[in-house]
Amino acid sequence: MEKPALDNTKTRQYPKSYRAWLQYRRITDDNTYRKYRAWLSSVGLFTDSVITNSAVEELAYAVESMLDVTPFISHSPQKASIILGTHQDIPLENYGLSKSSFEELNNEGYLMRMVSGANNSQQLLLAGKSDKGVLYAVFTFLRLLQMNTSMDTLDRKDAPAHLFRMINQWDNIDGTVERGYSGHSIFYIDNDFKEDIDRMKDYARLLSSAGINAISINNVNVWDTETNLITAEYLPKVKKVSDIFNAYGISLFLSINYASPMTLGKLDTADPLDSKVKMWWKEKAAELYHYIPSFGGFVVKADSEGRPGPFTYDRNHADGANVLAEALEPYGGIVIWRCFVYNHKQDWRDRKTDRAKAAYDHFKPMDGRFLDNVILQIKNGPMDFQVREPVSPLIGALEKTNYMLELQIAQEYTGQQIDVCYLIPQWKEYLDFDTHAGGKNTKVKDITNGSVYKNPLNGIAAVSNIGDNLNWTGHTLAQANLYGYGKLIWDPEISTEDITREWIVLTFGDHPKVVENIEYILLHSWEAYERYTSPLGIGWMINPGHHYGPNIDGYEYSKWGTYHFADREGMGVDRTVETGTGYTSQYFSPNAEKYNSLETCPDELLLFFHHVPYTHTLHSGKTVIQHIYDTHFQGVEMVENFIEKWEELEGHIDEWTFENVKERFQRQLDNAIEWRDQVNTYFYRKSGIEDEKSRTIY
Ligand code: GCV
Repeated sequence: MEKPALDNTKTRQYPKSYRAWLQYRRITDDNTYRKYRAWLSSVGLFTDSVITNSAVEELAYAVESMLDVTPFISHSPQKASIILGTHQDIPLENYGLSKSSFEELNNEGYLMRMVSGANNSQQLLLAGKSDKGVLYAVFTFLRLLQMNTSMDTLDRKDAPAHLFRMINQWDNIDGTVERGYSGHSIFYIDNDFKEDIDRMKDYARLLSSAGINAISINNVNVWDTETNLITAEYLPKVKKVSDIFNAYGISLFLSINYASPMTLGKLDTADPLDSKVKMWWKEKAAELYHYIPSFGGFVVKADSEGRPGPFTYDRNHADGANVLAEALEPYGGIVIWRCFVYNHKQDWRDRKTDRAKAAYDHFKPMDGRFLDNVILQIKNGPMDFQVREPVSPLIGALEKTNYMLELQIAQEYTGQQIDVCYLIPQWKEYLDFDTHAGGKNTKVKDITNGSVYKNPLNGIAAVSNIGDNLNWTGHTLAQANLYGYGKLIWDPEISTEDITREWIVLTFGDHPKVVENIEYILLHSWEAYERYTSPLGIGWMINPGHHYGPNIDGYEYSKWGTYHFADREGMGVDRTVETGTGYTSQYFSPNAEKYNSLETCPDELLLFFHHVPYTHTLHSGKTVIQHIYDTHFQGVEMVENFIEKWEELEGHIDEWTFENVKERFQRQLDNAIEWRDQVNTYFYRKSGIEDEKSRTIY
């Protein structure tokens, strides 16, 4: 594998969507073009590193694409118009700055400022706290340039809120992607790494430009062949991929099979307290870091959905994680241990066992028992990335443990990148949720960034939504979820609207109609999806296995613990303390009381927490059954409206993308109609209650 150089002629052969938000379209306004062409023709570099080289390469590529000029890069920056470097390397006093200007910034922060250079010429200083900061400064500068922001008085400081801003690939080495809706893996084919490293490099650029700094490159379900990724057979290739991502400030992690000491080491046990097992992991860590000194660490799915783990040996999760952590510790490696642990062989007749309680029940008692280089990765909700779930009560409940939140960009339960479902508003709600863990105003985002419990390691991870489709995400509008994810976790204070507009302008340009219509579609899409699918927080009701399309009883009599309990009187899961599973008590007060009481439970989560009659009146004033009918009709109307808005953009969007989205919308409409009719018919037949508006129900 060779290191590819960025080449404008090559990516121009692809549909525009391939470049995603890094379009770098040619500047069309003559004056701006001339002004910037002159100004951006010289770049001066104070710092030389692999990462700053990527920054310079990106800058040159973008300037050439936007202004048809290749900037002159020099190591004598005095006269250059753009100056790049770390705060250690730049003679700050020459630019009216000092080291103290960087004190409040964390290691990945940067400062960008327009300063007066020789002969009153304008020089733009892009100064990073580290070389990663330089790279982020360059990406920000290029974004501002594309958004036509005035540079004259540019002066900003910025730094990410979270330490780890991670992407989890669920790619299998045979080239398939678990819950992948955008083609095959960009990493693997036929049990090996792919040769096309341009694609990986372009992915690294996209991720880095959105602020991502860590990636795990294989599925958390680690099957037989993938188990070998940590062996000499694959490690030289893993190293090459690691180098590609490292050059963009992204550290590389691998998901591991907990039973590796047995499958690879031929030991008779993987018991974490067994001395042979401990030694095996230590030797494995030494080997790994011999190949990849910058290796990030392990992501582990253990004792979950049939994967091996410490429970087999009567050990707990702290024992399980710590044996790995001890092995990685000398090299600065991290263990990211997932909390998605529940009984996936439940009896549907048993109404006391509650899957929603499982993560808390397993991990709360373990608080404080994990080593310092272990991070617990907790899914946003207690179930599994549904269109609506409460926030996991485990978030906030652990005081002496490092946290990482897990989101899913891949739209497994939210339309699979056939239906548009923009998830930033949903994630924003999660991050802003007040857990009350340390009293009022203990929001999720303050826990995930480590400020509440002062956890040294913290962050957010999300399951990727990309594959080898030419537009990366199948549905081009699904790119917004990947971009928005990066932006939101870099700075959870940015508004959803700002992220959305920024993505649209970067991707499609700033034509007012384009911005207005796409913004409208995106900002209403989660609501639309929720309306035509499962109501009031009940979740599921999807086809088993692949999880697309309606199947109301698909999981009702299954072992997975995901039930709606609909009968002729009513529906919902009673999770109250008095008569239900008691799940509500896992929350801090006053959330516990709020969810436990029928009077105060928010409508949108009603059926998650309570079993109620169809005639129960919501806070909205509607009965549950009428709400179901109304929202399902509205959901389909919303999709019809999206289609009209999209069609208005014909001619303003490149043809490939226009057709791609149009085709997806048609499929979304079919899906929405199917959901509407199946859900309405099912509940009409169960309840026998007529729709007040006498619309067609079958
Ligand atoms: C990677 C859900 C998904 C699985 C996934 C699992 C997990 O159950 O359907 O595909 O497995 O979550 O997060 O581990």
